[in-house]
Amino acid sequence: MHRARTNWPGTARKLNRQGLNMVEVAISSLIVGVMLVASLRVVGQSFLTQRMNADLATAQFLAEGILSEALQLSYMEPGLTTSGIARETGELAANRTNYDDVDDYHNYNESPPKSKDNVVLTGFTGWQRTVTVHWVNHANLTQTSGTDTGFKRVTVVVRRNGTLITTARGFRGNAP
Ligand SMILES: [Ca+2]
Ligand SMILES: [Ca+2]
Repeated sequence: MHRARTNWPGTARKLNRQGLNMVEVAISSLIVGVMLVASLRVVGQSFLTQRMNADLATAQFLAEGILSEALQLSYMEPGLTTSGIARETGELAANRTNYDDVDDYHNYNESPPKSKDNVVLTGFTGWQRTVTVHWVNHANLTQTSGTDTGFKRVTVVVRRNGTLITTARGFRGNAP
């Protein structure tokens, strides 16, 4: 008995098409997923870069503020012709209100930053400024000296939450 074979034109094509659709969907999903991950990375990197730039600008502002404040003072304690790198009597480690020469800032450390009249600056929680002062060689400003060279280097280090953000340096010569 011959059984009539029925051909369903289009059925195989339809099945192929459905299979293809599933493959297409899977590939599309994969592409979208990859693009999404890439986009999130770009956005994340962008936020990180913005945050780093903002931190650097803040750190430079804080560093330059105290650096210019120190450099405008006299080379050594007014009235003296020789002195070490140190604070004089009555000048306190944690309060620079009456600092009157550049090396009074040596080993000054504060967090959060304060103004010269010892008022905490608002909006700088977690920030820290540290200052050191050294005599340096005229010919080589990176070379420190144990004796008075007539040239002092002031270094300000600014950190945020313990992380170094910037370092600024300035120089004060023994001239009126
Ligand atoms: Ca002094
Ligand atoms: Ca001093």
